Amino acid sequence: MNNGTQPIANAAELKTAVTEAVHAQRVTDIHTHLFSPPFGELLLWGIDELLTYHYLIAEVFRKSDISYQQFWAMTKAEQAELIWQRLFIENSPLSEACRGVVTTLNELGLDVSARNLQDYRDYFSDTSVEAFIDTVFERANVSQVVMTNDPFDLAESPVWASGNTGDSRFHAALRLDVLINNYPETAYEHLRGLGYDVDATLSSEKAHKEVRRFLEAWIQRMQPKYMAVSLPPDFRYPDDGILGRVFDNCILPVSREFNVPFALMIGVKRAVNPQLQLAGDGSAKADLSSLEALLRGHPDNKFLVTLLSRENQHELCVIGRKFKNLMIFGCWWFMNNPSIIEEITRERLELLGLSIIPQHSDARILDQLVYKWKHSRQIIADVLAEKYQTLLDAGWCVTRSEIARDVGNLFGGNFERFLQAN
Ligand code: HDL
Ligand code: ZN
Repeated sequence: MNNGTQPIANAAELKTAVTEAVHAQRVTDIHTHLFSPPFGELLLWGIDELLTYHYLIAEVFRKSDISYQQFWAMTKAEQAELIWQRLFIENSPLSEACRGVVTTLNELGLDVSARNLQDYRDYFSDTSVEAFIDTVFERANVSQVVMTNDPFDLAESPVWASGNTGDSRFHAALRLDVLINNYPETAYEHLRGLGYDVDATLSSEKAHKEVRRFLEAWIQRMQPKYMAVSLPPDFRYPDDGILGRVFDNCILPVSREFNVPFALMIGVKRAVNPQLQLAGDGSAKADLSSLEALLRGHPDNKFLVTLLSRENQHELCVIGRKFKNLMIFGCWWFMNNPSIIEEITRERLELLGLSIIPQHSDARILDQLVYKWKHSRQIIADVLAEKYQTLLDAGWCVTRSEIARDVGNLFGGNFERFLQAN
């Protein structure tokens, strides 16, 4: 019996060793839309939330003749019943988002062969959210998650003001989409209303200083793992507009001073179909020369980056080879499908070795941690096993403990070290 320090003898033992290591590894999930219990209704969980996940809302319109207006007039329970009927009963739930619901219910020990929506509702009505958090974190083998926290969201502010964000497994990320993408429309008045002496075009040094004060206040309050923003495919840097000024004079100096990395999520086209609401966003290839300029111009800043277009992924790996201040992470949103996770993970390992964060869940509903991590672990384990096998084929020896070390780095260690690095 191999105690972990002897070289792995053959392909079968290797496959088992990698699969066991990946499934045994507790994960730090670095990007989610989950919330700890004190945020109340912002924490989504249960079968009706699972079924009305915006990915499934987009899919149900393709399989029913309901109008947008009719759908949005329905209650959440009615929406869930329509989605269940159309996408699970009248059609096999083959899409990744549908399959995820099946995996989740099955992993929670429910009888998916019965296809009885009321049974599933009864299960969730019989459990408390605190107990369910423990159940989900245990089934998904997740140790901690990073939330997405919007300092401009009036639903979140009272919880942050209370100083009690509850469960220590939930960490903050300071999300700055409103500040960066909606400064004139939203952030300007919001900041003025809070007593920050900012101007409408963020042009004065005084305004820059005030925005830094705003960021510093939220960093003190949230203790965020990173600051983050999602950006459109036409994101340009350098930029002589508001984005350039808030990057250069506000976010990047504060990011360095407080050692809080800046996460860029690039390639989202918001409201391609506004009638789908949250489900209406799209994706497009970005010009990554802007990312290169940002990384080159700020070597002392740390950036986490994930991209939404499949066409950008190989180029991102090449950029990762050029800039050590870039940590590539996850298979974001429309990338989070088995065929693409496999492709992206393979090219990342080939170009970047083990210096990546291969996945995050982007979970919006607590239960989703179960399927998003089960599905991703399997794919990542298969690709890893293939890569270790090429080493064995070349005469290299690898041990179970080395595999566990590497997997630990991929699923949390790299993130923690990147955060600590100065
Ligand atoms: O901007 C983001 O963080 C995206 O992940 C959006 O929230 C998107 O709606 C989503 O949930 N993707 O999985
Ligand atoms: Zn997200």
